[in-house]
Amino acid sequence: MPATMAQQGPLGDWVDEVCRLTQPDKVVWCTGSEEEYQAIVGEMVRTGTLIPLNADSHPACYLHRSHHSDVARTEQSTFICTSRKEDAGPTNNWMSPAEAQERVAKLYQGCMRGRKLYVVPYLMGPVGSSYSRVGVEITDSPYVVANMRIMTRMGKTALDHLGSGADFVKGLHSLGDLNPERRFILHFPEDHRIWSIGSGYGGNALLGKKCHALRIASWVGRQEGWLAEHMLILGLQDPAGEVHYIAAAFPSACGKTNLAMLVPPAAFPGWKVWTVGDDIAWMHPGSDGRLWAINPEAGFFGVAPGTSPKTNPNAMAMLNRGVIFTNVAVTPDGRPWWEGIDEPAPPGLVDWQGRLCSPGREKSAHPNSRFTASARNCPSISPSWEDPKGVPISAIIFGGRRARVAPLVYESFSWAHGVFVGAGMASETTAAATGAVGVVRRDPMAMLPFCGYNMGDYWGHWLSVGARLKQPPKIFHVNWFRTSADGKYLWPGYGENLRVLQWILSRVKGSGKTAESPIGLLPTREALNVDGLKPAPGALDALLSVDRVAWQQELKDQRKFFDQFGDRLPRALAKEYEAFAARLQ
Ligand code: GTP
Ligand code: SPV
Ligand code: MN
Repeated sequence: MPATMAQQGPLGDWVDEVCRLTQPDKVVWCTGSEEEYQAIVGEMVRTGTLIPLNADSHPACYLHRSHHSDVARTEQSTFICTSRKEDAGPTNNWMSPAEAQERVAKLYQGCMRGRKLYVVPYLMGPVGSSYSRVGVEITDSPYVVANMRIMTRMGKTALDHLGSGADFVKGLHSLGDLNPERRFILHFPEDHRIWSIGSGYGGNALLGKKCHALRIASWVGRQEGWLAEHMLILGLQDPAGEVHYIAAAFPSACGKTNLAMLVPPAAFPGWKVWTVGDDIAWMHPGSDGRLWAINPEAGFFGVAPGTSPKTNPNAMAMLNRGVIFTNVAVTPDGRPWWEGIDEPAPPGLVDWQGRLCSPGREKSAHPNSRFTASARNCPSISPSWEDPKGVPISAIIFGGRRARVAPLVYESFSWAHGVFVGAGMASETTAAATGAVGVVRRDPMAMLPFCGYNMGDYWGHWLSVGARLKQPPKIFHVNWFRTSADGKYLWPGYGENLRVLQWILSRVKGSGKTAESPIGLLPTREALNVDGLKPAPGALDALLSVDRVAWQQELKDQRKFFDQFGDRLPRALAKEYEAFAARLQ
């Protein structure tokens, strides 16, 4: 559908309404074309919003420095605005729609004076897929437009999908004055609306991502019988050439992008990991009784620090053209730099705030600095990543960042027990959201900040989806982040995680030796292939053992967490809890 037609339907009416409210100088309907992208980028370069990087080593790559107080998601300013508080549940901030109108609507009055208003239609999901959904983001940030162009299928494609319909998520975004006191990220799941103001950063501002594809989509998925999850999707190919698809939920900055792009160690010839998605999965029960997943996104908004040719060679290979870097450091010759890139910091390095670095001082790149890269440029992108029917999921992995307690890997006894394992997840907080880092918090299914409704109902929905599957994926839990007493990682991680995937695949196929424990089935020492690894003495014992005393403490914490949900806690989960407590005795 041409934009001119869209301008006359329900979309045009909404844009007119927003224009009256926000008073922009100019309205730009984005088509998503390459010329348009170049023009927007060119303008940002002129205004200093983007800094071109070295044109030889990093063609068409730019650095953006965000406001120093706007560098990560802000969960305290994120709200679910359902009419009833109980529907948002105890783990979400809630604001009534009336209060939102009262407190937040006025912040939009005239907020785009002197600015351009961009209308950004976007499609979440592959072109031609019945699972794909349209959203339209209105924004006054050209940085948001440029990122949305990489992260989604933007412009004409989305309008074509929408047709003359009114079935799209309405996202209204403005930078406002960037004051954290006047920063709000509001979700109205009942009428598929998002209001975001006061932040230009990632998950706060690229509304297709966390706001639409998780918070609003999780609500819609519950109504329609599917799951919107904070999960990567990968295809694991064995030496026989067979590919099995795995979805994995880890909290923010806990290893999804890295696992999705894993390169197997040299000792594993014939093994290959294909990337389908690195952050979000929409999963539907198929008519064949299997669970089918699509990646709604078209790019990666990935964590820069820790990314190196050793840890993630696939990511490194896609980071040298057409990338927007946010809050990384830059070398004197215009190359991006961050902690863990595996290159010494050169003299003259400039930090994420544009200051000359003095060695050994603070971090040069912000710990939550990011790259925005097109999925197309990823060397491991799966041939099926845009398959309209999705890919069939054989295993689901939950995981957290836990220095203690959680072993390297275990398998749940059943779907219901797997839902309990997901609901009981906990992880150390990271720089992906503002606030303290390294504090263990409960983060069910890695969805604590992203579930758009009452998490008790969400678990109930997981149980009901499982009941509809004839071949439910097996559910596992992993932890790459166990440390020794002196703080060193016990497990090498990254490519070596293939060893764990290999055991998981053996379990999917019905072989693979297990040792039963109260928390689930662990691999036996023989079943986990550690050939060629030189683990520290005692490391494997620690990684593959279950400390009952520590788990009893865990159980108490889990109890406190579950108790908040009252009668919204599904009975089946309460039963799993009791059974677990009995096993731990
Ligand atoms: P979001 O984009 O915030 O959702 O993060 P993510 O889950 O995709 O995490 P990502 O893969 O970007 O990894 C986050 C950080 O953890 C990076 O600094 C990685 O280098 C590090 N990391 C990832 N995998 C491993 C691993 O297996 N072991 C260790 N020790 N660190 C890892
Ligand atoms: C996360 O925090 O889980 C991210 C980055 O993937 S953001 O887009 O900011 O949410
Ligand atoms: Mn994420």
